[in-house]
Amino acid sequence: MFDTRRPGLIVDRFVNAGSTRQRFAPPPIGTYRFGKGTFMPRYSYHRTGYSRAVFAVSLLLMVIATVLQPQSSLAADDPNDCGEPGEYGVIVYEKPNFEGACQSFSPQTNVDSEILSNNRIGNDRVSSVRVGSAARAVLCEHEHLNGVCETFFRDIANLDIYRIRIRTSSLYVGPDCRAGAQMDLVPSEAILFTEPDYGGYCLALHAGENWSDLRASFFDESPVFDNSISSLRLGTDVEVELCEGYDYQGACHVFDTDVASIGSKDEFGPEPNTASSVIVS
Ligand SMILES: [Ca+2]
Ligand SMILES: [Ca+2]
Repeated sequence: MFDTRRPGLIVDRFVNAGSTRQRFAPPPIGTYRFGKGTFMPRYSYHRTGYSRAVFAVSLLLMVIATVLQPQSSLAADDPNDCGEPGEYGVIVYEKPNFEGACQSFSPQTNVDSEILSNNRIGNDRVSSVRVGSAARAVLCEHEHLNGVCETFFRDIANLDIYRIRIRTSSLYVGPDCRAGAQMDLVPSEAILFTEPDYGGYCLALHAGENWSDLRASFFDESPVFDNSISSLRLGTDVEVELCEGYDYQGACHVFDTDVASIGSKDEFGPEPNTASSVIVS
């Protein structure tokens, strides 16, 4: 079983590690290499009559190209510039650190994004994702939200260190945990809340994603989920087993439907708010 201590809610420190990867330094601006080891200032080479003619023809061609270019293919359609995700939107990028080709998605495009190979971004090409302040992004390994899925509430600069890696074939855009009972879950998604009635902090997990110790808090913001899971919502294809001890020890109880308040010991096994580990299947 896959064991993870990374709740989707929080940006963990691996994200920062991924974004500081070494990159090649570009050549200094204004210099360019011509011929064997010779550096010359860019654009200031000696102009012969021949180069003047080339320059004039180039300028003429540029003017003609600009005049003939249809308005719709200007900056608005730049495949490498998707702007901001907006409050409820999501932008996916071909390269880490929000670079390369990109595509914007929203709750209105969830039908289109069930098969990413039919989209501009393409299949198995999403390497980083930006998530709007009130949105969540569910990325799945296979088309139609099947296979390994993972939920993100924050920008992720490098997905290769996450469970989904660079395998996204479908995605879903929905509201974040503040929507509580109104959240529209994908089939494999389970959301655990720290307050009754789907309130407080939330932890989004998917089938196969288990958490052996809810004390783990290696996050920038450290809501403690240990002994505080008080309500939960489940997608149609998922079950959650809460255990009162760490490493799935002690009394455990399986939930297969939404629970607005994890109540009495008689009803649910562990006493209220005692869960310390969780299995999602
Ligand atoms: Ca895939
Ligand atoms: Ca406990």
